[in-house]
Amino acid sequence: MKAAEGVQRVALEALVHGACVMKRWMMLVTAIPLAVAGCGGGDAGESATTVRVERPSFNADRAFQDLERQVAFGPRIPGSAGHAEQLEWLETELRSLAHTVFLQPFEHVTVDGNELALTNVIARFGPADGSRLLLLTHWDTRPKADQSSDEADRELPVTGANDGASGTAVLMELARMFNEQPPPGGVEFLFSDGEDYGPSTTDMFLGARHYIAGVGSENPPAYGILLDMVGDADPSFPVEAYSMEGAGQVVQRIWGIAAGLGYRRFFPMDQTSRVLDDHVRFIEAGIPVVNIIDFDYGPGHGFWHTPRDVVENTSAQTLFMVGDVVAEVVYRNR
Ligand code: 1BN
Ligand code: ZN
Repeated sequence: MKAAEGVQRVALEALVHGACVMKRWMMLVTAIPLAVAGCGGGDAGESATTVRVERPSFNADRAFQDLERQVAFGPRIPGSAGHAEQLEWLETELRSLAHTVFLQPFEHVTVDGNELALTNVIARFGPADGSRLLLLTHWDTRPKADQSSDEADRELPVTGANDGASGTAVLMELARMFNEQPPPGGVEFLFSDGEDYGPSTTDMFLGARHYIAGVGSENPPAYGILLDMVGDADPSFPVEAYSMEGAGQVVQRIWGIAAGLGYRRFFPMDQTSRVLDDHVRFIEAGIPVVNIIDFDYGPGHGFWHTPRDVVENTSAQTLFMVGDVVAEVVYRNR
């Protein structure tokens, strides 16, 4: 269960609109408590360092605009106009930011015999050689609101403000940061398509499977972080159980960094969810990937795969918190 909604929101606002909007200093190995550096640090009792590397701050307003922009395309269902517009936007935007961008078009025939034209979008930052970290999210949206309590709504498409647009918005803003200041190691972005087609799981996680069969098996990333449903206005990111079982060290690192940044109450280590998602395909292929997911969206999880997955139920502050954590992981990745 989440903490009382109002309390959570006030606490997150205080964190994000306080010292945290300033540029963060990344710290390596000394004994200055993180609290000295501001931004809610010190929660985990972490130590900071002599060598300080400045990194850009995550611009939550710009990320939220990207979330709204995607919603304005309409549902991003494979084959729809919104899907085509979003693909064009992703490619154009990333080509202005990353040194390498390529598309992975592929087809899938669903269990009902529908032929889907799908496209993964891949962008690379930082050194081209050596190991690389994979950041991934899905950019498609659920064709039908099949979790709606009202049967009449179950044929409606899902807007996907949280489930689709939020992860994409966070990754796009991280791409801008990496363009401004390249990360210390190689970073690959995967915007996967066909994650949420369904309803059968045979027709889900399609982009992840395609990536793993191609790029991922030729030259696998060292580890990865999946962002899914990272925009809930009432956020909570308990440890996801498949991630803990398949990528425990990466979980410890991410949740430790989140605590160090002052977000411990939003990243509880002592609570778990278990969500089948793109990351499980990677774990099965031997690539440790962690899912940062808030699978408790709305009262009784009542906004997930319903017409209530809309902009009004998301928050720029949640995008900030998740972007801040992932940026810290990446810029500390020496
Ligand atoms: C997450 C968000 N998922 C879909 N939208 C994955 C999922 C699949 C979660 C089946 C639960 C059941
Ligand atoms: Zn979904």
